Amino acid sequence: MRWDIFCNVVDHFGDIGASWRLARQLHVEHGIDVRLWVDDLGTFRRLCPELDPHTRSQSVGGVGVRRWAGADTAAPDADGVGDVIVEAFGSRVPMPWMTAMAARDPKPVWINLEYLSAEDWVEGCHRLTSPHPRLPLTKHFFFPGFTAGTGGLLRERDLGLQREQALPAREPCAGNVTTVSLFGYGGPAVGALLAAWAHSTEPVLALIPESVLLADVAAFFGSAAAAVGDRFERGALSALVLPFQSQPQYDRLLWSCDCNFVRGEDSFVRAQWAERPFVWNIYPQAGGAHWAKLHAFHERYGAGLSADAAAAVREFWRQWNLKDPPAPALATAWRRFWIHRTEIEKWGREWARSQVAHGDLASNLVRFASERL
Ligand code: TRH
Repeated sequence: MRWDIFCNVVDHFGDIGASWRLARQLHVEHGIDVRLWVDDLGTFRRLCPELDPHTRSQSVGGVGVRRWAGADTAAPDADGVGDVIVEAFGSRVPMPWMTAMAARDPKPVWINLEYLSAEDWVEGCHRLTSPHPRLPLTKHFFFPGFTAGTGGLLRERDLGLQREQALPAREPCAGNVTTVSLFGYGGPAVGALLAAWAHSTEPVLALIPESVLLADVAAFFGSAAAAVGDRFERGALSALVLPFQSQPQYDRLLWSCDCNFVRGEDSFVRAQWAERPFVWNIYPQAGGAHWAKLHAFHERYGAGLSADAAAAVREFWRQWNLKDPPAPALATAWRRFWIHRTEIEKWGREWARSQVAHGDLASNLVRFASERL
């Protein structure tokens, strides 16, 4: 089988982060010949240092990576089209490709891989079809998600084993230093959070891979800029700026921290597999559409926590996602959240197990496509 996955990098890292993870898994675990078409190899390289951003066509770990020059991408002949075509996260296959897909016999399975959401409507839209208005092609909508009626989440087959091998058994917050990883979209909430940690009664070590929020970190410590290797101290807080990690390194960072601040889609899912308390900075959307998604996820995830812990999670996540939260309110919300850390971590293990039971997104996609080939 050959699959073509198209990834248009809109901004940030989530689109390519998840597309690359999927491509790798299809190849490594399902033996599929995958070509990943990406329009921004520079961004891709941040997650995958082995990639050469100046090469149009290369193989990385057995996956064919192609630079996708948008609408100008040369059309293959019908034989050049894969058995399965995936448009990842709003990407659109260029028109010359559509024509080649329509000319192919049999037609490829055409899949629109959607963004992740915990909202109720997702189950109703998962696997829906839409015929092309002109060409003899049918698009299938495939939704990742958190319930059995969705496509599930990306998770490598040996992830649990890798995590177990990488981590010696540990007590949460061993040695009384709370270690956190910090990734997010930045803004005034960052300074408020760092202030809360600086005033904490117990030491906090914040490990901060390069991201936009470094500007807020620098401002909090009264520095013009923050660069890789910088270490800042204030009160109970030590902050260390790390280079942007490769995806496997980032997983190890999440596994080793007591609490992970994550964002968007892919790091949000990785934090769930890390089975540690996490705090989600949701991708902000026009008109505040992201709040409904945040609440929908909390409804599902918080259902396994005691009422007190669920309320503490909800409130801290809300504060962290506000544009400009009042610093005292955010500090109080952090303390209340962290009081429940043992319960949240214990529940996180059960939550991850419940998600594994839905099957992983790559395997679910393979089954779905195979049934239609
Ligand atoms: O970068 P993001 O904000 O991506 C977002 C979301 O996917 C959102 O849904 C989408 O609409 C928007 O992009 C365009 O956050 P996300 O999804 O967590 O992606 C970050 C990726 O970067 C993820 O694969 C983890 C990875 N990563 C590393 O590999 N190393 C690092 O050091 C860090 C901090 C992240």
